[in-house]
Order: sequence, then structure tokens, then C-alpha cells
Amino acid sequence: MIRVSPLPVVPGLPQPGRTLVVGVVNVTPDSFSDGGEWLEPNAAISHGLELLEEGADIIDVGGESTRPGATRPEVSEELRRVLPVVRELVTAGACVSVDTMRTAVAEPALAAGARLINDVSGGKADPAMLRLIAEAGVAYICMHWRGHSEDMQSKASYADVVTEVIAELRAQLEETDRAGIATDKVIIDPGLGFAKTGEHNWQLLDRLDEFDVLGRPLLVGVSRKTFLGRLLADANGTPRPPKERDDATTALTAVLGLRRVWGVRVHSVRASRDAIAVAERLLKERGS
Ligand code: PMM
Repeated sequence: MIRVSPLPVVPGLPQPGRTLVVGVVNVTPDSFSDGGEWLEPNAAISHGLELLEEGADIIDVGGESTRPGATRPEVSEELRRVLPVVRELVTAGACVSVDTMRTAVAEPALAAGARLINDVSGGKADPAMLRLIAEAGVAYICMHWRGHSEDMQSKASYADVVTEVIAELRAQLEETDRAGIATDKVIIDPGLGFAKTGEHNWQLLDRLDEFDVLGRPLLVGVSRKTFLGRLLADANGTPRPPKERDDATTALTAVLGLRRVWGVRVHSVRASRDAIAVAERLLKERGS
């Protein structure tokens, strides 16, 4: 049975009347699925423009890989990777998000026209982040997070992952409120794969409705993640490589579209738009 829920609206961001598609541009040498492909600013800019053509509502530009075990780049290097890409995509008319945990990157990116900060640490990595977001008055993605990528998988231990992630996100939201960030500008994200095993990810996806209790728009990032590689492993148990996980990503996007999450963060934009179009058409039937 499909439950048709209303779509939340975030002021200052696109409102297409369906689940938003956030296209990923990783300007990194070491992201798990596309590391090194868009490291040169010009390659990253053309890739961002391509994703816009494919129908991305927001382009999420990141200069720090968060794959398990990754070490952090210097701030100067993160800036070098991200800023030229943000500038060009803003000039091209894109709604740009910046995937960063650092105010030293977020602040100049906002000055360059970014409209959304995607902080995978949900304010825990940089104590000045929430104040900056409140002062700038921009939208903010607050992801569930237990620590930096270097050793996050050692923190993937829960009695009940869904209730614990919700409780920890609630505590993070108390901090965004305390900092003075407008309630309707904070998007939450369960942080699939961040201090979570594949089992945890599936449980979170199965029980996503429980996040409604927090009363915030929900963004979900499943694209090409390891748990899909394991699901699609070959007969020898070798996981499917990241680039060959897009069909499974699209299948999950259709499910997320039916649940009417606020947004999905994906590498393959056209396929996700198609999946959401299918979900919306079915929902229309249900509503009529
Ligand atoms: N996943 C990755 C990076 N950034 N941001 C949010 N809000 N949610 C996610 O699930 C998320 C993220 C890791 O994937 P990538 O290396 O392919 O970008």
C-alpha cells in the first residue's frame, strides 16, 4: 500500500513538486566511486553542467572524500578543489550545495553563491559551523555522524540502529536550533554507510518513516554505496564495482520517490529523475 505524503518545502531551494535530485560532483582523488575523475576544476565543471542538463535540481560539490578510511585534505587543498567549481556552476545558474565539514570552506563557498551546506558531520566536526549557517541564513543538511572516516566503521555498533540514529539526530537538531538556524532550513540525513554496516543501512531504509517524528525534510544518499555492491556480489562473493551499481541505485530511488523523501543524492541524475517520474505517476493514480 502506497502512502502519499506531502512534500516538505525548504525556503531558498528549488521546489519542483517531487523528490529533488541532488547530483554529486566529487572533486577528489579518492572518493570510492569516482575518485580522480573530476579532480581538475574544468573536468568537474563540465561534469556539473552535464548533471544539470540531465535534470539535477541541486549540484553538490565536495572536495573531501568521506569513504571509510580516508585521510583529510589540507584546508587549502579543499578550497583549491571546490571554489572554482562552485563559482562556475553558480554563474551557469545552478543551485549549488557544498559538501564540507569546515567553515573555512563553507564561508567562501557561500560568498561565491552556494545556497546549501551539506555537512556530513551535522555540526560536530567544526564548532563554528552552526553559527556560520545561522548568520548566513542558508539551508543546511544535518547528517547523522559519529566520527571522521579514518575510524568511523569501528563506531558502527547499535542495539537498534533506527531509534539510536533518530535520537542522535535529535540531539544534533537541538544544536542547530540553539545556534539560531531556522527550523525549516534544516534537512536531515540518516547518513547511510557512515558508521553503519550494510545491515544497518537496510534497516534504516526499511524504517525511514520513523524519521517523520523529527518533522524535517529528509535527504537520503544510497548512490553506488558498498551495501549495494555486496547485495550484487558475484558467485565468488566479489562485490559489484561502484560504477555497476547504478541500476540498483535507481531501483532504490524509485522506492524513495514513492515514500516522497525530500531529496536523493546521486551520481546518475537522469536515471534518478526517471525513477522519480515513475513514482510520482503512480502516486498521482493513488491520489486521484
Ligand atoms: N554520502 C557521501 C558523501 N556525502 N552527504 C550526504 N548528505 N549524505 C550522504 O549519504 C553522503 C554525503 C559518500 O558518497 P560519495 O563519496 O559518492 O560522494
